[in-house]
Amino acid sequence: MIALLLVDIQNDFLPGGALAVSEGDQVISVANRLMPGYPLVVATKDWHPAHHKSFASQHLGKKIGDVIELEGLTQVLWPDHCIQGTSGAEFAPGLNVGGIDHVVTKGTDPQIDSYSGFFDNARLKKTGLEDYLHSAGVNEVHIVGLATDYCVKFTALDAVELGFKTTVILEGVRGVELQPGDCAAAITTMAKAGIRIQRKENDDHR
Ligand code: VGL
Ligand code: ZN
Repeated sequence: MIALLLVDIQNDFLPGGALAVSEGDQVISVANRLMPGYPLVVATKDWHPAHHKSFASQHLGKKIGDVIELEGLTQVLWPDHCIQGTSGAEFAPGLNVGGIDHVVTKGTDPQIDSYSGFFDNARLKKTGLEDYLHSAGVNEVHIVGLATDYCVKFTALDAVELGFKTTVILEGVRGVELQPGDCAAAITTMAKAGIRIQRKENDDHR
């Protein structure tokens, strides 16, 4: 069975949001059109406590975009975003939330970030997504959402490594692009890992 994965389609990643992704709002209509074509739709939410260590605000003398070492891992420092219970953490307006069967939260541990929908960045803790998909009988995932060069990339890389046949639908993803070329590099990395890169939402995939 194929599941559609909606990665972090949340207010803070839309234009005007705390961690705005350029054209991030463009993925909403793509997600809405795709949803009815799948037997299962699972959404992830970036869901941080207020003092999350991935926030530049938590590190004296550091600014947004700085890179630090956190628990032995390289960590980009972000603006405060997707704080649990705030409007920035809610699903994007217009997203067909009624079509979502299950929601997985990530980034809830204040000490460590979680770009992937499956594990934290140290791969120490599971979010529950893998177990949920396996118990639902899913062996293939198609991914849209935000952001191409962070959460989409790491979710897709984990999915394929966990044995799911994995497709990323480019029309339904947008990236942060901190450095020019980050999204293109992410797409190359995903393709090399065995992830199918599908350009348009209705290029035939079954
Ligand atoms: C994301 C940076 C920080 C994402 C989440 O959803 O891609 N990026 N937190
Ligand atoms: Zn985050």
